[in-house]
Amino acid sequence: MTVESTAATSRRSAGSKAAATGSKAAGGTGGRTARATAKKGAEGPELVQLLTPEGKRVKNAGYDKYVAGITPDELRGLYRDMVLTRRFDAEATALQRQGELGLWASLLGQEAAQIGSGRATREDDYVFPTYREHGVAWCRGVDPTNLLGMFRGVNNGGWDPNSNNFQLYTIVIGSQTLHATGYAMGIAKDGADSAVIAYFGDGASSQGDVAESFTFSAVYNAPVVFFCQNNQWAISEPTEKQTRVPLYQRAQGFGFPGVRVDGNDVLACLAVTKWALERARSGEGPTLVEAFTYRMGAHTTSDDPTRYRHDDERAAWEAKDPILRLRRYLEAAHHADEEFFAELEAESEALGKRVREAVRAMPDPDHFAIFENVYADGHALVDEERAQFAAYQASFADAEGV
Ligand SMILES: Cc1ncc(C[n+]2csc(CCOP(=O)(O)OP(=O)(O)O)c2C)c(N)n1
Ligand SMILES: [Mg+2]
Repeated sequence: MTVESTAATSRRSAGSKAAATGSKAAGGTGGRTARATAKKGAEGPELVQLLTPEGKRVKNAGYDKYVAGITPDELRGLYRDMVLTRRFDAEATALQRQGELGLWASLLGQEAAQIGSGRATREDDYVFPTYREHGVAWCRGVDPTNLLGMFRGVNNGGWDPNSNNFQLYTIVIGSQTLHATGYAMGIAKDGADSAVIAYFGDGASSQGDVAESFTFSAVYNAPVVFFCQNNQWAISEPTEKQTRVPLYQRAQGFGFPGVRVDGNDVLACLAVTKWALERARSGEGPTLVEAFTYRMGAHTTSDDPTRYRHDDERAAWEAKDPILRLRRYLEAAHHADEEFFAELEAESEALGKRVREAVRAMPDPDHFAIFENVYADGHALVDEERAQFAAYQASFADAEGV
């Protein structure tokens, strides 16, 4: 369901080609149609869905046109993206367990939200991720092995953001939505017709930074899409602790549209994000997309979700698996055969091997690097902490003269 803006409809002032020609954002129709069919009350808010969990394609008058021309080859491409991303993620989790990474934040279950939205972006668009956007990084062409250095503690990022228009991972919850908004305001002033997409989570929606970025982007009509992956949990806090209304409805109060999409449906995520990016490009301002999905694994490898959630919840979401539903669709439509799946399996294994080898070839982290770059001229308290840490390290039986 889409909440249409009731506030300012003013267009981005200078430069945007689409704004200059006064072209109507194609997606606006999608939004209105979705609103017209919105369900209320006990049935809950309507999800935009194009593929059911059983892999059946369902019609959607508003959003079908955004995937109307998709070819079997492109559908197989989306499937391949999701399978390889899941394989990479599983490898990274295993590498953390083997002591090769300090931490890993798994995207398991969120492949469709990330691949669908990531593939909707254009090369000249700019992406501001959190720390979990491994699938979006994949779509942007960031080599997966580059994502691992920071999690091993050997660098502070691992890639050049401007090479792929994909910012570094951001750990400070919600802050990247402000960076994205500022960037979007800047490219609008430059007259570019590209767009910006900011990723954040359900937990981040409670941050002041996110509210501020909604306000600024709305009043400046900034070309930004806010893509919220509502994976139901912010570490151990459920979404009910973040909001009393469905998250997509927040946009209404700021004066721009919000839409809830089935985050486990890669086609729907592709279509809705394309619509939102087109709105941004044509000068119609921000959109909030809430991708309704589920974090199948732990928050990070340091977390134990069995302490705060029930197995049956996970089981219910397993039945909505994003990869399985596209496979069912591909098979039923005869768009993929056994040979395709077998080749992809081999490609997945090769990716896993490449990732393992790359991580093992990385240097060990310098345990004392954390004390550098805190203050330009040093600080007595940091010196004290460094000395304490050195003593702690030296207390181990196998200490190597630290
Ligand atoms: C400003 C800030 N506060 C707290 C934290 C600690 N923290 C790390 S992840 C997280 C939960 C984020 O949940 P959500 O936004 O739903 O994203 P998800 O991890 O589910 O993808 C918190 C509170 C942080 N990194 N930054
Ligand atoms: Mg979350």
